Amino acid sequence: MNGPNLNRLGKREPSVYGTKTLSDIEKTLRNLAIDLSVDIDFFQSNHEGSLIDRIHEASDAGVDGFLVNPGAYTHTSIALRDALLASGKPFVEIHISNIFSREPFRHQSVLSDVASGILSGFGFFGYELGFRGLAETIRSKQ
Ligand code: CA2
Repeated sequence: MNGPNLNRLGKREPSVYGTKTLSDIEKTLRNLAIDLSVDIDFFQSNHEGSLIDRIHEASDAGVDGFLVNPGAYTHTSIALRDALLASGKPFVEIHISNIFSREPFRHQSVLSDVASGILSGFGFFGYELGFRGLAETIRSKQ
């Protein structure tokens, strides 16, 4: 799941977020999903409620976990935290940039303490690392 503004990746601010687009990430993760023998589904929204609705739908459909770059909702959204917690499923929090080397308001995440793991600052590679980590977390619980 990708939150607000991440649909603009590769189109603006390449010095912070690189030149790859969200569809490039999607392609890479779809191939990785085949290697890991798992299913993957993608969702991006600029709207908090739509992200929450998608978490509810995915939970009801029996998803095993979430790989989430919550964008700026990382720093503000108790509602997103509540939805992820209520799903009862593990989630990995991804940030392309290192949020701790940026403005002070990005240093706090309202999700990190309930995440299974966090990757921040590895660019797009963070999604691959996070996906592998999430798959392993889920496997080890089965
Ligand atoms: O580093 C990350 O992945 C962030 O989650 C990205 C968020 C930011 O608010 C978080 O603090 C850290 C912002 C995503 C904005 O993405 C853009 C991409 C291209 C052009 C403009 C924004």
